[in-house]
Amino acid sequence: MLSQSPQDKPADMSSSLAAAKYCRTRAPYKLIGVEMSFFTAKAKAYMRWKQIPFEPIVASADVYRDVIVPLTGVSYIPIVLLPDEEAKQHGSPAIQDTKDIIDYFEARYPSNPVLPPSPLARFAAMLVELVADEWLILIAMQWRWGAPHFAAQEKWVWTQFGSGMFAEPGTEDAAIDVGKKSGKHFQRMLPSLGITAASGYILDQQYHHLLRQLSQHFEKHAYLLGSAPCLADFALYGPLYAHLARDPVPGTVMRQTAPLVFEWVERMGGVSDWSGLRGCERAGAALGDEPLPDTLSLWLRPLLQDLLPVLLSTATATETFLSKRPNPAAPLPRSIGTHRAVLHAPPGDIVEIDRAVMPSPLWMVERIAQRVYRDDAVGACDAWLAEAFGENTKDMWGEVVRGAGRVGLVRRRNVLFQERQSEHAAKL
Ligand SMILES: N[C@@H](CCC(=O)N[C@@H](CS)C(=O)NCC(=O)O)C(=O)O
Repeated sequence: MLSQSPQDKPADMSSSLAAAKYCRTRAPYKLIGVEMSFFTAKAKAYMRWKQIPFEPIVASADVYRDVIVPLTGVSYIPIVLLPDEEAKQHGSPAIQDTKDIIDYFEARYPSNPVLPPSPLARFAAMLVELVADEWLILIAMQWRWGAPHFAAQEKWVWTQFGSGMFAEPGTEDAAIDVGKKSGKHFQRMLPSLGITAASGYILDQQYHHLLRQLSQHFEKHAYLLGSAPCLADFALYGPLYAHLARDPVPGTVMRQTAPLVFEWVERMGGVSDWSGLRGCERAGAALGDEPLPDTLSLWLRPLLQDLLPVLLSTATATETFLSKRPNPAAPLPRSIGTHRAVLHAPPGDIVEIDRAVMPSPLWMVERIAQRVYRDDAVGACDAWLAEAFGENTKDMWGEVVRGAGRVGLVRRRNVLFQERQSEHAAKL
């Protein structure tokens, strides 16, 4: 990392003047987010590992108003602000979405890539990213906001939200007041995610199971795909650090029942330089051509078992929605109606939920299909899916890819559009 002395003058940010007043150092990149946000954690761990010099800027209410919304058109964190020259080349001073952020830096700093060399391992890493980004949100949100956990950690949650909103230090009471106002937006998401008392119980069991299976994995491997971190680790680190290790209730469970998982969280965040059964890789070490660990499927299988039917039904619902809407050139809304899904927990518990249909994971599936699940690699990926997860999972993945392909989503200016049918048909 370059040094980031606070007395340095703000970097020239004329392309994003509104942002300049929030910058304190000359670090070329600014990462705007908050500590308790899981996508911020993913981007931060990635940038730290790649040794990309950045200044963290808290996403306070002022920063949302002056920087995030005007520069991205949406209110998501994290965002990365680029230095002027790069902003010109990129066509925008800000990047939102952790996948776009990682794509940007991987292209600019290609040494020590975070995607493994073999197409099969790249597919596995992107599959883990899909599960982490789009499905672990359920376990993460249940263990922050759901019953009975929220009642036991309410003060922590509101204070965290409040502290994240203050640009300057304030009192604890003031933080709680502000936190309640901003945090309610997230608390209200529970019904649209299908989190209720009944499904909360299943999600609780899923967390315990995930910790048990990950512990078995970390007994044998330092990172998710082997001896060094890759995209899969950064993606899983998001929910595991920002929600599940940091929040008091799930964090205590993690430390008490799954110390090896906690050690991995510390390794990934760079806060533990020497502890841990597995030790630490030096920053920037990249995965070699290693076989996929057997233990990967242990923890991934139950998550895929629930997620793949949801993706299939999302593809069908999105296709129907798109075929009926009057203006095909309009961006897609964040959610389009509701659908039914099933959650499982060992040793055989099951619950049905109603949840919002959110098309965004179809864009992720499409990226996987365009980048790695294609051409000659399909055979090896299918063979791995069948062996590690069963024929049914392999077949369902194929259906999901075809469904997402029919929908054909692209992301422009931080929103999703349906790709023009003619361009899309030419690709299929
Ligand atoms: N897919 C995005 C998601 C970013 C995201 O959902 N961030 C959360 C905080 S962890 C957020 O800002 N949510 C606001 C909302 O959902 O309205 C990414 O990878 O960056």
